[in-house]
Amino acid sequence: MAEKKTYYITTPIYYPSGNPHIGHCYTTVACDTIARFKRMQGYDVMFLTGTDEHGMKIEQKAKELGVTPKEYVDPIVDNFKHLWQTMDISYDRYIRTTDEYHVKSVQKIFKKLYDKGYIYKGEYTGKYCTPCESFWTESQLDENGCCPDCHRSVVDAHEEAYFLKVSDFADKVEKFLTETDYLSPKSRVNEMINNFIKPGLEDLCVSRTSFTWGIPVDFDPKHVVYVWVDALSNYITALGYENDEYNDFEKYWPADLHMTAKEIVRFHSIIWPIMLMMLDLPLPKHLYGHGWINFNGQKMSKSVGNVIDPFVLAERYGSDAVRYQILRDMPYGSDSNFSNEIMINRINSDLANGFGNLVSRTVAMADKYFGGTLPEERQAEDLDNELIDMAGKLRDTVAPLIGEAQLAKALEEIFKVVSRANKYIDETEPWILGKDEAKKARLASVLYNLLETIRICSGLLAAFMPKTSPEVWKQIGASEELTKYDELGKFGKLPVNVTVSKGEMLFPRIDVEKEIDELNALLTPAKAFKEDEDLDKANVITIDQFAEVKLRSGEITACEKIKKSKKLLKLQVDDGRNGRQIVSGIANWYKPEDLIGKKIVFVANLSPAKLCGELSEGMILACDAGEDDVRVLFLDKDVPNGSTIR
Ligand code: ME8
Repeated sequence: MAEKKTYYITTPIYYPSGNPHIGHCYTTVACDTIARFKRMQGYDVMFLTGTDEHGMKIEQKAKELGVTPKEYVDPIVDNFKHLWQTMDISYDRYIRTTDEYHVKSVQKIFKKLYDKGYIYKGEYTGKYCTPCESFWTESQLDENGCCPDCHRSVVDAHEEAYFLKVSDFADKVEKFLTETDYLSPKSRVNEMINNFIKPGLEDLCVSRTSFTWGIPVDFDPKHVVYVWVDALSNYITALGYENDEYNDFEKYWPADLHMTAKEIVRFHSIIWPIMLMMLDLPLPKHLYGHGWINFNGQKMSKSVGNVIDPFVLAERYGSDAVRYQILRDMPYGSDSNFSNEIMINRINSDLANGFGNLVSRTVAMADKYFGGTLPEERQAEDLDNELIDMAGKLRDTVAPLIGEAQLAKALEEIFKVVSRANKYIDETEPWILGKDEAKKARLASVLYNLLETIRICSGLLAAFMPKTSPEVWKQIGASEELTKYDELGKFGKLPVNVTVSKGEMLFPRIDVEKEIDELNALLTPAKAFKEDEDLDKANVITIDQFAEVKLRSGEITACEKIKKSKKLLKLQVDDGRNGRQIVSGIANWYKPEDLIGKKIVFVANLSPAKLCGELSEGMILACDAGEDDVRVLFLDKDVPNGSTIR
């Protein structure tokens, strides 16, 4: 017997540095849909996902919480797995970069690259922010040449490090991107070439000595392997490359499809192929870089409190409705906007009024007029042809779209047929046919055509909504055999005297207004800020420690922009004493004239610092008010200057 063709598909491995949100669901659900569809088509599928657990950020978070990095990530990884179960993700393998076999394989990969001369020891020169204990490259610094995190001055730093000779591969990788259809959408190819390859690829620093939570370089253990070399390798170590844990590298490699969002396309389209070229391994076939899910027009982020909890949505609407909405509303290659209204309206229009209504009306009419079993007599009319034709061709329209990850488009095509079928009900008026005994054969034809259309649509939708389709098959009386891929390409497969059985409503209509209020109440900041709360609990201070911070009131008497800087304002503050100068990074949100005369709170005993050459004696208090918004804390006008705040 001929061997089945294989199909290897991967999601990124996610950072377990916070709980998963609906953005993570997009890639995973999209890959799951493709994996399911390929299985239907008869492929032997390997669908891989996992978590990327090393790195300085995780080490820092764990330290703040007083736990080991592994103790920190374990419950978050469990939560990712729980979410994938909730969302019906049919992954075949889950990799954690802390898995022993992966660690050993990465060490071997690193050594191999070193032995081949592609990794060499050198000196990393960059910038170092002493208060943050962080290294930065020139290009990572903020527009003032300061630390991008705390915006204080940085110093030149030198660190012994290993480098990967990516510069030698610039031409080869450019050729790979331009001469193959590896990266899609095509617009991202130009982006990669113009922004990263043409300006010149610099050798990549691939080891660190400034933290320890990573895979040690086994021949020089004060170094840990750079997290991206560790992470990208997952796609091959999970198949057994350089380990005995698995044994399917020959079978599945090269990958058929890597999927990621756009921000990490650079690593997957430049660094990853170069690593593989260096290892003399075949290159993956496709990479699809999709857009982001934004929320209410802003990128989802914990600090804004707009992280959508997929568990809440799946519980309220069912995982299939959530899967459907995120896939349907993400245009190919660009961003989509998520809001509770968009989601509910989509579920109502397409699933409740569209597909759900089509199934329930058809089954109810077969039940009402024929006691559930269609008679054998038929009477066809020309009016039937368009629907029969559309439904009959649907599988072959949809299959290539799914193969190209054009999932919204594939759903659009399926729902064109659903709409056509609902219109067919209006045109044929079965409720009128049902009243006339002489028109029973015509009515049977109409209902049969509808049931067949539903069989084909639900068969194709099974990859998108794996819980709903089997329920539909029960209702329309379709045997498992008739829902197989081969049968979905043909119209007229249900038995002539098919028997339906009425069932639950598939998608109850949602009351938009009521639901929005309830949802908004559920997505309270308290829930979104859960992780901050944990950090707060782990970092309690005593009242005496708080008293060490001297907060005072003051009035801004003069204010101007600092010429060399886009972000900084120089404030003269009446502090009830001799006055002081404070430099503050709020120029993006306030004009100097908006601030003069305003009363503010400042930290009076902060050690003075020079910011862009200007002395700053203290810091004014402000709060985050959105992904990219900041508000200064203003006091009442009658508060005296220089008062203690406690
Ligand atoms: O980057 N919209 O992990 P990560 C759409 N560990 N997709 C989103 C999204 C959003 N708003 N937010 C996240 C990493 N994603 C690395 C990857 S791979 C070898 C290493 C999805 O946890 C999307 O797939 O930050 C994005 O690429 C990924 O999560 C980033 O996940």
